[in-house]
Amino acid sequence: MDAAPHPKVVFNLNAGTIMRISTLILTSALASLQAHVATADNPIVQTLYTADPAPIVHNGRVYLYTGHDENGATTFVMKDWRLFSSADMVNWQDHGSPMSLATFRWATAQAWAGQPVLRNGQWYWYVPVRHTSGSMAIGVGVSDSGPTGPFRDALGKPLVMNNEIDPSVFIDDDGQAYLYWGNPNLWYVKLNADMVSYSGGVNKVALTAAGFGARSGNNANAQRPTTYEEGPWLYKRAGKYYMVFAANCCSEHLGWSTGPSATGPWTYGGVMMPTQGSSFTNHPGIIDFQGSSYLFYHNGALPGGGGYQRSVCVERFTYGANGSIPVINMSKEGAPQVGTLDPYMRQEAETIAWSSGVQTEICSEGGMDVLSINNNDYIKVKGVAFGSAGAKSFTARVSSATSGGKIELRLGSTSGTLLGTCSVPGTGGWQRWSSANCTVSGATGTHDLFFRFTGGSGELFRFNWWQFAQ
Ligand code: FUB
Repeated sequence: MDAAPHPKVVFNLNAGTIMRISTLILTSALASLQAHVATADNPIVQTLYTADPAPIVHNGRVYLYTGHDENGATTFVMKDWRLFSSADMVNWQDHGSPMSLATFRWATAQAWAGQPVLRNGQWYWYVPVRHTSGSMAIGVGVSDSGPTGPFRDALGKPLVMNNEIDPSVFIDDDGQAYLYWGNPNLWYVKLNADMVSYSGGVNKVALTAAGFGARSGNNANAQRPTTYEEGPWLYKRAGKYYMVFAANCCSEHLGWSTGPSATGPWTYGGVMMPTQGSSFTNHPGIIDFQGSSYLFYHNGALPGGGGYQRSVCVERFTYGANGSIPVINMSKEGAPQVGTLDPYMRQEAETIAWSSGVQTEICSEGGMDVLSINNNDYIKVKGVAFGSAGAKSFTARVSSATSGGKIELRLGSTSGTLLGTCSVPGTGGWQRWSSANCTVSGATGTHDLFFRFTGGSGELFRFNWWQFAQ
């Protein structure tokens, strides 16, 4: 993807109107595709467009940091970053936006692809943004209150600025941290222990065909002789260093190289994800979690999706015996669930495997809640373990500035076995919360649970959390 500045989009409508129109388009497209996608788990997020995944494992959860493509944008209009987390790879909790362009007073636009890392109890989040000078720069957000932030500008200025993008951070076993970035070149610095300064200057990686593969055929490009394009992702596994990256342009595929150290020399491995999925960019993020390996990437698979309305997805994969990365194809099914979800613990309504029609917002009771609930919208939560004794009652934390509606609790699909129906009353305000209770029957074993929302016209109610009791 060309890192040169993109022309500003000029809207004659105000932002609220555009958001409502885009939401309507997205909602109706989702509803019409409901029958086809009800069992899919890719893309991971359906409530907004996400891009540029950066996953990290912490305390038994996967924290997935993403970019955010604005509805209706016709170039990479990105104003904030988003965070989601999961303990099972299929039910993802929305944590909202822990960092945005406003975090960096010197940034004007382009909240593009970044990556966080944890060191000494502090979370450092390296991101590319456009500097007031017009150049792309790498900024550092820092949080000392955990992965969900809030993050503040660590430096009040860029860490490094050479008009290139897509930082990837990695801390080696000996404590040396590296920051790679670049499009069309590939650069790195050795970060100091403070993670916000570096020593040894800015190093340019020699992009050779042996290291990154040669562009050929339709992709041949004298200015970019190797397949390396952007989006580096550096990590170490079983003694081998991996450099995974977006390759060729455009459309991009994902490629991989390996080396004996964090600074190479790199040996090209091949294609890990072919060009697929109706977005002309792609972007890798790789983790190991609970004994399996996962590739996060993005495509345009959500209704209304494409090159500027992208969505993050995930696939599980297995390395070859020699550490090679296999060719991984995009799928609608995504990764299998790790374990099950406990319905007897309080669960956030914004923990979602799949949804139709709804959105999320900051909740006055803390965290996020689900809004924009209309007749026939639904939320699917996957692999809910009711156990053999089963559930007897259900509680939902809800609010409604109108007269509320109903939550149908169903197994397997929006028309599956009805466990019970919970009435949601008017509560006198969209952020005036109360608990609605109902009895349930037939809730035994492990099932996908569907919350099907019904009622009159317009927005019915909002939904903060839920819990079953035995
Ligand atoms: O999301 C904006 C840019 O598109 C990213 O920085 C690149 O990696 C590409 O995904």
